[in-house]
Amino acid sequence: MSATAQGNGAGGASSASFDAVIVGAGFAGMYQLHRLRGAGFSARVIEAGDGVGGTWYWNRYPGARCDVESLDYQYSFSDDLQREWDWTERYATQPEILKYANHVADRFDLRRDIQFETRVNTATFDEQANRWDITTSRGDRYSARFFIMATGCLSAARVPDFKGVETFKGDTYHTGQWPHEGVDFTGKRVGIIGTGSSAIQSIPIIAQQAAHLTVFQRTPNYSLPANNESLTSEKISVYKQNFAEIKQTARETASGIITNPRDISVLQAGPDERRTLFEEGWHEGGFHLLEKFNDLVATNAANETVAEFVRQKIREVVKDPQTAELLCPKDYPLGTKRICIDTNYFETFNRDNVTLVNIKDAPIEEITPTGVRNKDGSWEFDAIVFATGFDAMTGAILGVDIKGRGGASLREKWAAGPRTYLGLSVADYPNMFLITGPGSPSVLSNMIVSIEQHVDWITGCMDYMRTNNLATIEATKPAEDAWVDHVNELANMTLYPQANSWYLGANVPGKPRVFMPYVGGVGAYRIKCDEVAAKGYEGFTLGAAERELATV
Ligand code: NA7
Repeated sequence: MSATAQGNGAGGASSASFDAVIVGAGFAGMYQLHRLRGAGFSARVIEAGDGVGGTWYWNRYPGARCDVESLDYQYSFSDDLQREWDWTERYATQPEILKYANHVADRFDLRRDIQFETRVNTATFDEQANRWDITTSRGDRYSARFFIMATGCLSAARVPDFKGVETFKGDTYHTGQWPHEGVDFTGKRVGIIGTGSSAIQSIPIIAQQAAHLTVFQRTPNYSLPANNESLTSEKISVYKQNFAEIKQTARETASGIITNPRDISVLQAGPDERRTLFEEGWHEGGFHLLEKFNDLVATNAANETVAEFVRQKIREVVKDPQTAELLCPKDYPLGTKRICIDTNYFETFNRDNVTLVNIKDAPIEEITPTGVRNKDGSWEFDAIVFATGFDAMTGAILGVDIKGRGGASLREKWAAGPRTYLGLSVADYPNMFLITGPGSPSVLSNMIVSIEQHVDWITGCMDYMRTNNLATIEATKPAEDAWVDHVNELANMTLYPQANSWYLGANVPGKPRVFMPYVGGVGAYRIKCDEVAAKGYEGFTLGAAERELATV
């Protein structure tokens, strides 16, 4: 297949025709481009930033790291790539992951098909031509057979609608849109709003610089120590030698990460056994604590044992009992909001220059020209950091004005919550694919494993369509309805709905409360996607090139 293009290469608007337009040059968009090229399709990636890396391009706040171990958080598609790249730490820093993304872009010569500093504004399906018309912030008009959203799950950064936010005279930052040159907080009075993963990683570093750091907490989080360390050459070498086997096993797990859970209920263990194993998990660091028993996130009774263990740890670390109690999560089970992995988070509250302010019952009423005010008082700052998260999973997709059959607006279709088939496809939006979209395992998994699975499936589907001379593929309404029901049914069997999390859209006022990721696990989900393809794309309608429709 081929591409045609018109326009100038000097930064002016252009028009061009491709087999696929891909939105986003993060790990999903880069791999999708690589696969489509390899399969002989023409593709253009449109990226808002001036570089590749997606999440790791934008989230440059101090202390930013991945909470999946670096050896697990890398592509598996190229043996050469894995052999020539060496991770340095158990948990990679944002700069190291961004360096890896840039290495991949160079190694596979991806940049020549990526258009940077451009946003996709609209995408409209042309039912006559069976193609997508795409317009950009630079005035480009592109036509593509396929429209692929590789926009990431946590990419629409969100500052809450605080009254007076524009009046603040000092500097403001959002963790997800951090200045590339970094920020020096030395000698500054800093306020940080939010205590999610971004805050938990950045607070210990900002506290070392700032004259004073005030942390505004609405909901305390369960956070486990990273026990980060340098990777030894032995560990790297063993991993590299067994790379293919490790990656294959990971693909078949629930989370996309190989774990080693003990097959015993915590409720059957005595207090000494519990304590010993919990201590072991705590010291191993990261998510290992959750492997010590098989039901820690399965029932409320089991969950409470590990939740209380974590609360005890917080009480042991934080010297001021009142602060410690405020930092203890009590209103929701451990794991129902994303668990954080930290280095010295709770310890930081023992510093003289750090204050915790509980805003659960006294919400921020106003950002004033000099700081923050609620009903209990006011605080003056030179800088405010919004660590307030994202319009997760749907924000970036709906940031593009997408119109499908009959001009149907995706924003309207999803007004009561996202509806997809397999998290990959949407009824009435032919030839549009979502990579790690709502309704797929996405954020409940190792994102790179899920990205590779979706990209491979999409590429296989496009190849099948070319071979069979098909013009369109779209999810049927019944298949979509059945999938949405299945996603909800499984989520409702878990503890997840008990927390006000961004998995449910609860952090965005007015957003419909729908559990968005698929809890069935990446292994089972992969089997389902492969079965759908093997059955000639069951649940999809395939349109012949002459526009005859054949329901499969
Ligand atoms: P998160 O996890 O969504 O955290 C956002 C934080 O901001 C969280 O503590 C929120 O409290 C708080 N927040 C949001 N809105 C407000 C308002 N209006 N007032 C006060 N506090 C507010 O985002 P992160 O960037 O930390 O992490 C995102 C993911 O990135 C993370 O899970 C990892 O997967 C990596 P709340 O809990 O909603 O009460």
